Amino acid sequence: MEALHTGRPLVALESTIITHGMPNPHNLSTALSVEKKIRESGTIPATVAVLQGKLCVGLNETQIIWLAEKNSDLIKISRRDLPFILSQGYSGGTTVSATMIAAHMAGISIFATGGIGGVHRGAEESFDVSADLTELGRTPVAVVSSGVKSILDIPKTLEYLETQGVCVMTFGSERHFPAFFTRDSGQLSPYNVNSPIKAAQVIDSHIKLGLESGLLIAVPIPEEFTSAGDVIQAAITEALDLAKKQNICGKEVTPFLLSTVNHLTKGQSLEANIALIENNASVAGRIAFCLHQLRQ
Ligand code: PSU
Ligand code: MN
Repeated sequence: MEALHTGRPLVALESTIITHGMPNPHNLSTALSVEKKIRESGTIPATVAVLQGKLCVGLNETQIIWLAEKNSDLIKISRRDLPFILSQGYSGGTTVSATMIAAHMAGISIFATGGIGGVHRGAEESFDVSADLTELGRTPVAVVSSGVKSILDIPKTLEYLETQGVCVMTFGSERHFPAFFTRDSGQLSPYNVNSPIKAAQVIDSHIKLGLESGLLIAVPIPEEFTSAGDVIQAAITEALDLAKKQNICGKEVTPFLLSTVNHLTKGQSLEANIALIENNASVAGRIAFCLHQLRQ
């Protein structure tokens, strides 16, 4: 593993979003702009991926370009995939769960992404619950995301996070739990924090307690990018229907829904997606900066 030892605060970034979450070339431009946002906050980005069987923390630009160009020929790597992929020398993008594991090993406590996986709609039949949620229950890393997409069952996702002991808070002056493309899912987070310092205080307390679970900081999408909300919602309903008809299952479900929604909205969902990830990266960078100062 290539952990960065600079003494400066770090923010981890996942790479399934590059390999399976966005089409080329937007995956590449977003991966690079997200790193830039983190640098602008005075912290260092560490994109995580598996390259030829090596779990890498802190990719260089050539490695990011390679991932973005090979994209879906590569493997989507979650916790369960790591031993096989590492021992057999394969490459791929790490999901939130695998990225949390790598970040924790490298001593990084903050990680930024767009949306995490969650409890899928109809999970009572399919049992499809993302490994991201159990990871949040067992790995002490704070994940900064815009909540979960409404391709998922948001109330059940929040219930599951509670069961797993995950400290969930909305970043902002309200407790509304965001639904990725919209600022309010209709559900409330247990808490809200309205500044990077307050978020850093919660993470600091979590570290001092030695809790082994993670935290979820839910950042609502910036107001100016919420206009396409209704169009996106209709596309989500259609994508869910198509996934059912085509019997999509297992790890293919999320990438299928993401690309179908993008296709149906003619790229409108992608534009909102990029804006919110960049925003999450700068929020995560500011929190990491405050946490670093608190722990000096
Ligand atoms: N949600 C998004 N974009 C993504 C993902 C989820 O809006 O790119 C990716 C993340 O890497 C997440 C993974 O960890 O999908 C979850 O996949 P699954 O639902 O198969 O657990
Ligand atoms: Mn799944």
